Amino acid sequence: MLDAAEKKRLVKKARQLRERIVEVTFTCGGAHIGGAFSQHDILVALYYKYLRLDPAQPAWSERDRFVLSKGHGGIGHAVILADKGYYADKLLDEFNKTGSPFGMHLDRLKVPGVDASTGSLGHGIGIAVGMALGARVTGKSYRTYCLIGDGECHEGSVWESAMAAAHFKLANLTCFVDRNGFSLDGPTEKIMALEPLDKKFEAFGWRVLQIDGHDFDAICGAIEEAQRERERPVMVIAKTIKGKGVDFMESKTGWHYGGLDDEMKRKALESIRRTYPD
Ligand SMILES: Cc1ncc(C[n+]2csc(CCOP(=O)(O)OP(=O)(O)O)c2C)c(N)n1
Repeated sequence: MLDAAEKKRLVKKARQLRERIVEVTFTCGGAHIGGAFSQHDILVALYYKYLRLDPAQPAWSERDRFVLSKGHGGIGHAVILADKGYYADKLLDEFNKTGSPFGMHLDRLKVPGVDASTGSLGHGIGIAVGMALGARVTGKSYRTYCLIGDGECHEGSVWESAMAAAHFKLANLTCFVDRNGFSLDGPTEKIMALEPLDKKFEAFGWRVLQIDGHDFDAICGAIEEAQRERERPVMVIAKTIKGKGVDFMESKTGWHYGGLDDEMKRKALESIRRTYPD
């Protein structure tokens, strides 16, 4: 259990950055906002409590690695990296505009702090497996964290990577599934059923934890449990809500991607402030 002050700090940070996601979505004209909100609390826990990083040295070889395998959530990652000091937040006013270093999917060669260029679903987890194996081969102590979408689990390469991670006993790898129940155009279970997802990853040789992906006690507890694991990679299936925090977006297929006008922006910010009061 987190102490009350620590929990308050994380909730406040998550709220402040949710608001920033709304603002950047407004300025850039449209983004994958639903999935940015479902993944958000996991990223906040990682970046504000666990990842060993130095924003002044993005290429520090001992840094922990983080791969956002569902690269369309890049807007959520970008606001966090700005807040951590990797670059000026002002740069996000140009997010996804012509000539900006920030595309919808973040490019590791253009955006400091990004460890892998992702966006083509199914690839990031394989890159994370390589990073985790790389730590072992080079004798480094960094840990690798990865976040995949549940819709992304429809990609065969996720399962090839899962097989490899277990084969190599990559206990230094922790992966989250952002289990919001939706892919781009509908519920995952209608498009192609994933359940029982926990049993599938277990059968592939992973240790599986199941949590509420918006509860900081649960997220932090799972990360610490994964850090204690010595034999297997850990898959944290995090039950989340697509669009979490904005009432009119929550669990609505249409909010996989969207833009905001003035009125929608106002309502979105209001909803976030109502959901996460001071
Ligand atoms: C290889 C590949 N196929 C299709 C797409 C288009 N696409 C973008 S997001 C998305 C849905 C992914 O669903 P999920 O991983 O659950 O994302 P979330 O709901 O968390 O946003 C799809 C199919 C893609 N980016 N890459």
